[in-house]
Amino acid sequence: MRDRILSFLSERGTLADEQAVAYLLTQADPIGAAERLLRSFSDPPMVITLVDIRAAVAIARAASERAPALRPTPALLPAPRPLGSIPASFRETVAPASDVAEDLRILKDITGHSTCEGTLADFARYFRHRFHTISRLLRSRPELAGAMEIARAKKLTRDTAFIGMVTEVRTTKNGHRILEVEDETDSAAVLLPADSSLASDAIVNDEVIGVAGRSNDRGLFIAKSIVHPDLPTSKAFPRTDGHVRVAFMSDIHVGSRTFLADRWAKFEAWACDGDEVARSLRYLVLSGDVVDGIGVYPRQDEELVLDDIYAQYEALSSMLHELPDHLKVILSPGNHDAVRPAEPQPALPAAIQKLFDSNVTFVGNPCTMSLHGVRILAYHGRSMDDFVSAVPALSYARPLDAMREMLRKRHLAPIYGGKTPIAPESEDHLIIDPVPDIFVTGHVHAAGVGEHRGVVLVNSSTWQAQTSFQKMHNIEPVPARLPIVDLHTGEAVVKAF
Ligand code: D5M
Ligand code: FE
Ligand code: ZN
Repeated sequence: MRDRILSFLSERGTLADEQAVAYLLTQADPIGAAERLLRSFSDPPMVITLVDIRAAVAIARAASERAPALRPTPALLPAPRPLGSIPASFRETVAPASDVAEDLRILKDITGHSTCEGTLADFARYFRHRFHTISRLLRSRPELAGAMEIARAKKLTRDTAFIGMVTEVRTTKNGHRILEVEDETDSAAVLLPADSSLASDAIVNDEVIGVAGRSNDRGLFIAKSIVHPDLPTSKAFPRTDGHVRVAFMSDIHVGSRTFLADRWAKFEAWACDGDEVARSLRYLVLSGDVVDGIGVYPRQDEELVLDDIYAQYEALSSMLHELPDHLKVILSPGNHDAVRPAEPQPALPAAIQKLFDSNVTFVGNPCTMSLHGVRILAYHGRSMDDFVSAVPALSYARPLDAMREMLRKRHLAPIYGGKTPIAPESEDHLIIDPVPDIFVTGHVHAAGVGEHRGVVLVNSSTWQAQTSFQKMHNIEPVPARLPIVDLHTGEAVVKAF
């Protein structure tokens, strides 16, 4: 394709530098894009550079914002694919999304509300907020109605219960597990006997739990049960009026050599020209790592085709621009995006937002939003790295299990001091409250849909092939899958491209 682009341009009396060619290669139809680009110049330069492309894209965008009906469609669309794994029930004719008025509300987002400076006092306040908020959730559980302070529970030798934050988890040579748990009054060593099911519970550092049991005469608290806040009961999915549908994506990694442009082209063709399911999509939620970024990991430059952060977002903007106008995009950042990595991450900065069409709304990570009254919690999922290292039963290949643990703990990233950087905001934005109807993560480059106590779970795939880093760590990505959820029923499917 690189050669075809170069000969296409040279036949028309111009050339393009490395970066400009790389940009064109990220487009679904590179030759069509080159043709449109040439048309945009009154006098084409000798060698087209990224600067030229940027100018051309900005002009084209300004024009299409003024006259949206004249939006050019790609010249060479690949043929639409037959529906893969989408069941017949999902293919019933529904009202086209273009007839549905937008109903998006942002319910919870750090953007514009960050106050922390990262001082010691900030951290103390942050953890106090976490402790008190999750304690309150735990106190509504009947097992913990009489929970007392640790200092008091430790002194009694009858059955008692307390609530505390886990500060250490270790396993003895006999397979018992010992937790250090503390509250504002004291800390206790809690034994989870090897022969009980408690020993295999996925307990991690810095989560807040309830413990019921009895202190022995050597000051060790023998647990009979561990209580996680979890979701109290199975809840019903709120039904919207129409079959409005939402598609989920993350980890597009535009700018990487391993970005799967051909698979994206198939998605784009389907979205623009596809069947009743494509036409029923009203929203596209993008949960982070939308570009590959710059300097995210050592020697990343060797794996980039676009080594300019703005060029990466411009390429993404053009890709999104080709999608149907009525597809509302909600974009939150991940650990590869150009914003502070500490969570909660605010929305991308204005200098990047202005590269995009007005149908893209920028939010933070995590973000709780409502679409037609259905509550969606979108979180990139960096903490899954820490969950997978801390809990032997969890793996990169099964992200929905890690998501269930987050819901049980009512916290997106309980483990502090691992790979997930956490900003000590005055409130803990990573607490899961309120309970969402749909919970989506990305990051692990897997794909899947599932359920936990009435919450629809979505892990939103990737558009990047295996990187050398992932090969080293034995991470097999599952790329180019598009989870779609029907807001009327909560039914979730995954379409492959
Ligand atoms: O993460 C892509 C995948 O690579 C995801 O499964 C996590 C994994 N990953 C990322 N960084 C690390 C480190 N440092 N160790 C182990 N595994 C990791 P992405 O965010 O796209 O780079
Ligand atoms: Fe990623
Ligand atoms: Zn990531």
